Amino acid sequence: MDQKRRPESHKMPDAGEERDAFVRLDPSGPQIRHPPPPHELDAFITPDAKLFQTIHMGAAVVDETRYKLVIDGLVQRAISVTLDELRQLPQTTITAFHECYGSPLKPPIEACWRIGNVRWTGVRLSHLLRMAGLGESTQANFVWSEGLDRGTFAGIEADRYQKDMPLTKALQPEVLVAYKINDEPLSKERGGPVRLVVPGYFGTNSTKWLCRLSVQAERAPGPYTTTLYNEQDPHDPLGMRMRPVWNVEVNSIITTPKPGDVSRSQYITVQGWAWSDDGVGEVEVSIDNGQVWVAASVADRHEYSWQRFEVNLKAAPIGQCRILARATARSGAQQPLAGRRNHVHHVDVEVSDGS
Ligand SMILES: Nc1nc2c(c(=O)[nH]1)N[C@H]1C(S)=C(S)[C@@H](COP(=O)(O)O)O[C@H]1N2
Ligand SMILES: [Mo]
Repeated sequence: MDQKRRPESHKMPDAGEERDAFVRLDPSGPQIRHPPPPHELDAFITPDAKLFQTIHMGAAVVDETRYKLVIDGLVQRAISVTLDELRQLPQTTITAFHECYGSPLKPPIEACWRIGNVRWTGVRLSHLLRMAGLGESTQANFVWSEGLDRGTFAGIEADRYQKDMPLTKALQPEVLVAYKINDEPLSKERGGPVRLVVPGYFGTNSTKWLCRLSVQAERAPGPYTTTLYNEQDPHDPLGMRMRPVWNVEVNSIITTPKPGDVSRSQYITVQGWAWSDDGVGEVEVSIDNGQVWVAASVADRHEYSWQRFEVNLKAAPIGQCRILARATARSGAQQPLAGRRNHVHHVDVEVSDGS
């Protein structure tokens, strides 16, 4: 076909042309912006300024005038989409929790509560895949995503950040190619101008500085899907089977009271957030370090949001007490007390009669 007569978005992309929009890393090297302590995450929507950031190789500076998102692989026609074209496609907004798995270099046994809940706006990934013509290949099993960042992380060299997800997940309506967070454009550190957002999956799958989506038969071969972000499947009794870091496990934080609070009353209101890929069905709270558990009220989930829990409990008349919250997913999976990255959060407070 005469390429000049095809609309821009239907022009067959040249191999690798999407990478021309990369300018440099600034700054280069790994960066983590830690979240505030859980008691400062009390709002339903986490402002960008309070949302953690995780960057492995450096933040990519992107030339927006040269920006192209390529969609290729096992599709009927590879396409590329400019920033303006992307902004003109049907727009979707979704509220979703956003959680980092934690360091891929350490065993997943300690909680780090890199968590928030935000509104993402962009175009459904399924819409872009359909624009490229999906549905013919029976070999299509995964969608690979690639970021413009490149470099070294923990001594591992990568020419691109590359992730994958099952095609069945990629076609779900919650998965977005996003250009806004909380109604504002994405900053450079947030992955702007365009990033992937995979609600229900760990943050590592939400590729920032997104430049390519590719439908493929096999899992992606890059270090971020092979060496890094694979873990021992906790359901395998032999502890041999590995699984990709995809679905978020049930987890929760206590936002009220805060550590060290002194209560003049024996009655203490406990509030917090709970989340899981499949939604949270129940949260139990203990005010005596796990001897007695009481069911909290749990708000419904809005799209992929975290869920509020609240309960009023009677503590011992005086002295220190340890509050624990333990969420159960709809699947029945429950937060462990210790030993796994989603273990329960605790808050120590004091009940005082004021004397
Ligand atoms: N291209 C690219 N995408 C990336 C990363 C990265 O280093 N490079 N880090 C991932 C990880 S581990 C997480 S938790 C999320 C963090 O997104 P945020 O920094 O916007 O919170 O981005 C993911 N996407
Ligand atoms: Mo992460």
